[in-house]
Amino acid sequence: METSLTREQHLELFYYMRLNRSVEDRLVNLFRQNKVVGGLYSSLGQEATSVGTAYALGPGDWIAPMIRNAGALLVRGYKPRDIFTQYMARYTSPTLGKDGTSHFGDLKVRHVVSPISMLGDLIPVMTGIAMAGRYLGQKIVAMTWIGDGGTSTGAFHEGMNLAAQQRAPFVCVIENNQWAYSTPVERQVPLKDLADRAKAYGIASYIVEGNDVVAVYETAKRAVEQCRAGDGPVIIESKTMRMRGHAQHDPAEYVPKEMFEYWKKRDPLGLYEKYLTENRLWDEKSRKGIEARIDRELTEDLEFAENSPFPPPELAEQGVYCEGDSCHKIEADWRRPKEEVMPPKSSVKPVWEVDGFGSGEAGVKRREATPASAQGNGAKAPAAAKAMGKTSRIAKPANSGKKSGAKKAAARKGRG
Ligand SMILES: Cc1ncc(C[n+]2csc(CCOP(=O)(O)OP(=O)(O)O)c2C)c(N)n1
Ligand SMILES: [Mg+2]
Repeated sequence: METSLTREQHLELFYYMRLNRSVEDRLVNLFRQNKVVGGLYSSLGQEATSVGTAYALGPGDWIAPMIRNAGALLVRGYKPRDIFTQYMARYTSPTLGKDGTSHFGDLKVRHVVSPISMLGDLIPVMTGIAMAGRYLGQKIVAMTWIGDGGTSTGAFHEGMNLAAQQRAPFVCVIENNQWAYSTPVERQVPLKDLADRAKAYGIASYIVEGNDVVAVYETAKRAVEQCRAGDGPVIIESKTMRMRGHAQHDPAEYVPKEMFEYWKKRDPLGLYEKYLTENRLWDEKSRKGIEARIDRELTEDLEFAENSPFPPPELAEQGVYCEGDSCHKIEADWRRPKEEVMPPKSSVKPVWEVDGFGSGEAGVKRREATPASAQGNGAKAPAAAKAMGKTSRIAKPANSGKKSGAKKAAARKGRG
C-alpha cells in the first residue's frame, strides 16, 4: 500500500505493536500468578487496529479506548507501568488502585476518556466531545472503538445518528474480530460488512484489512482528515480476529480450529515484520535495538508495579460521596469567551427551513449513503457530504419511487 510514513514512523509503529503484545504477555503471567485483581481481556491479533488508528491522530485529538485497546493507550503516551499498576490495583496506578482493569483516562493532557463498560455508550459521549470541540473553535477529532457485538446496541445507533446529523468530527472504529463472547458475527448481524451500518446514517465508511497496520493507519488518517475538513463522521470497519477467548476465563473452545489457523497466518506482527524486511526499512540491528528497549522498559516497569503498595484502606471511602465544595464542580474549559459560543451569538441560526412538509416529494433531493467497498468507500465522502449539506434535511424514503396507487392519491390530496 502507498504510504506517507517515514522510516522512523514505520519503526515507531513496530515499537508500539510489539510493546502492546509484550505488555499483554506479561499481564497473562501476572494473571496466572494471581496478581491481577480484575478480569483480563486480550487484544492478541488486534494490535494493528489499536495502534494504526490511534497513530493517525494529533495531540489535540481525543480517544476513548475499550478493553482491547491497550495499544491505543500506549500510542497516546501511557507507559506500561500505568497498565501494570492498574491491573494489579496498586496505589501508584492512574486510579490509585480503585479499579482493577482499564477504566482510566486523562482529560487534561492525553485527552483519553475512560472506557464505559456499557457497550455503545462511548459513541454518544465521543460525539458530544467532537461537537464541543467544534463549538469551542478547535479543529479536533474524536475517536472510539467498538466491537462487532457492540454495534447492535441502541446506544451505538442513537449515537451514530446524532453524530451524522450534527456532522460531528468523529471516527468510529468497528473492530470486527468475528466474535462477541461466543457468538459469531453471522449469528447476530444480518450484514456481511458492518461498514454497511453507515448507510443508515448517510455517512462515509471504509473497510480495512485490520491486521495490516499500514493500511489501518492510512485509512484512519484519511478518515481523520475528512473529519477535520468538516465532512462529518466516518465509520471504519477493521476486519480482524480475536485470537483468545473473551477473557482469561474463556478457553474459546467454540472457535473452529481452522479459523484460528487461518488468522494465525495473518498475524499483524508477523505481517509487519515481513513488510519491514521486504521494504528494507530495518535490519537485524535496528530490530534487536527495539526489542531490547522494550525488554528493558518492561522489566523496569514491572519491578515498579510489583514494588508499589496497595491503596490505604481509607481511600475506599474517598471520592465516593460529596466532600466539601470541590465535588460536582465540573465545568467546561472555555477557550473562547463564553458569550461568543452561547446563544444568541452562536453561529446557529434559530430558523429552520423545511421542504416538502414530510411528503418526501417537493424540492427534496435524494440523500445517498456512500457505498462500502473492499477498497474503502470514503474517497467519495467529501463530495457526498457536500451534496448532503446542500439538500434538505428531510431524506426521501428509499422506496419513494414505488408508491402504491392509494398512496399516490393521498399524496395528491396533500395527505401523504
Ligand atoms: C450494553 C451491554 N450489553 C452487554 C454487555 C456485556 N458484554 C461485555 S463484552 C460483550 C461482548 C462484546 O463483543 P464485541 O462487541 O464483539 O467486542 P469484543 O469482546 O469482541 O471486543 C458483552 C455482551 C455490556 N458490557 N454492555
Ligand atoms: Mg467482537
